Amino acid sequence: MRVLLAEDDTASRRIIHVNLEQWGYDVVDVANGQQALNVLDGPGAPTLAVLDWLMPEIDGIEVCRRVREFSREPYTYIILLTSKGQKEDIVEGLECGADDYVVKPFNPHELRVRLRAGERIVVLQQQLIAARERMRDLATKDMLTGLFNRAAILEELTKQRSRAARSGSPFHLCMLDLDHFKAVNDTYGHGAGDDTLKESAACILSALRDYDAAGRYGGEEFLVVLVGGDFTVAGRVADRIRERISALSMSVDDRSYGITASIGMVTIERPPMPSVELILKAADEALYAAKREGRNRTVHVRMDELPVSMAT
Ligand code: GH3
Ligand code: MG
Ligand code: MG
Ligand code: MG
Repeated sequence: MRVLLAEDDTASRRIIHVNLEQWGYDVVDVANGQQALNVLDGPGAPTLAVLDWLMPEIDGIEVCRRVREFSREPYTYIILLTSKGQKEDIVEGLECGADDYVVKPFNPHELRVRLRAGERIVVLQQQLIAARERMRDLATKDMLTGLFNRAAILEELTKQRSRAARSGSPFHLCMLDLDHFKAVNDTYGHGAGDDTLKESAACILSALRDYDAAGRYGGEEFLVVLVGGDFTVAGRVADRIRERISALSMSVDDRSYGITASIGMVTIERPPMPSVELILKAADEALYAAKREGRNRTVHVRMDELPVSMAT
């Protein structure tokens, strides 16, 4: 485990550094409070820190206070090294956010066991974070495709719509439905149907940027939320998705087959921003039109140009 050591006295820093390494820690050492803050606020920051209390300019106490202000995750467990052994000093140190303290001149064995106690807390928090992330995945992901599930993509749609309404950015929604998908199940089996869903989802994801969102809306229906970019740019994303799906070559035993998708897409470039319900309804109507017009195509409409009664 990585430990940050901040100590302005060169001789003490060297001794503690050697001790920490002997106990198996990977040590980053610095000579003042500002450097300590830079490390603790940086990427991959150590989760354990041993800070000398008295250092020039920014002291250990101030480092504690500021680290607690960023309230980053994972937690930084801080041990203060102090020659101030008075009760009120220790109370002040703990009040500023230190987790523990060791009085100088320190007994190496004591520092070691206090670090071990800190390590237990850090590991426990890492396990809790991992468990929470697993729960979040279970609650928001569609198990088959790995995309957002229905509830989560609807939440994303609601959130992104509000954001676009506030910022005035263009907003786009694609509703995609695989064509004649029932025939895939009927001809090649349900397992092949599932594989087709997974591959189609991968095509959707591969065509998106990091800040776009895609989810499984129903059996073989997907929603894609796009923010920013004009009508033409967003339309190209839909085309890319459709082209990639139609280029898939699926196979079962020795038989191969392909699949296509129809997309209903709506774009809102100017206010007022319609409600989520109206956006979904317009996308659904556009999808229905794409199916009616022969499938394997996108019907893309500007919602700004719909009658005012639909856009309020
Ligand atoms: P269209 O081109 O009009 O969309 O025709 P379609 O056959 O795709 O549409 P339909 O709604 O008739 O069929 C959808 C099928 O999707 C029916 C259902 O069994 C299948 N399906 C829904 N969810 C899953 C799933 O999780 N796995 C598999 N393998 N099939 C699914
Ligand atoms: Mg000092
Ligand atoms: Mg279908
Ligand atoms: Mg369908």
